[in-house]
Amino acid sequence: YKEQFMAIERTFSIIKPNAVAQNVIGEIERRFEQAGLTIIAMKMLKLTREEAEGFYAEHKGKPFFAGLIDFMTSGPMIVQVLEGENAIHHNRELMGATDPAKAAPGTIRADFGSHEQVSANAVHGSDSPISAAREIRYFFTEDELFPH
Ligand code: RTP
Ligand code: MG
Repeated sequence: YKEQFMAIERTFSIIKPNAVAQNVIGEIERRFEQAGLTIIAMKMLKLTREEAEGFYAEHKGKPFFAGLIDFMTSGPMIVQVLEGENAIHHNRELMGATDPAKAAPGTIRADFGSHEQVSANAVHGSDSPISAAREIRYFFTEDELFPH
């Protein structure tokens, strides 16, 4: 009867261009897998400005928006869907705080994020079930998801 209370969720994750350039895709994926999150979809791509602006539409008008779009279109990244118990919150715990300089030791952003540029904080993760659904749909069709 415990299973009926377990929230198996999906969350959307990005391994950002700085982490791909640093050659740490495998190390970041290892952390997700070791934590019990399963990669059920993934691809490598380089965003156009239009795609990046659409993805980050909620941040339009904020002072960091232009820099964020410049950075997110600067090179290839990994987009993926992680599935597991409490995946949304669990992923954000593994990621750490938005600013790598303030992220807890041992988190992905503390270990692989830039201390000069908050945008280059190595990973993105959905912040709510509604965001997760929107972000997954932004990059994946239903037939590109492979639940275990
Ligand atoms: P994310 O959406 O990427 O998972 O990160 P988050 O929820 O922790 O942060 P959010 O407030 O949603 O911001 C989205 C992304 O914008 C960049 N950012 N730069 N002050 C700054 O320079 C600043 N603040 C935010 C970061 O790349 C952040 O991940
Ligand atoms: Mg966010």
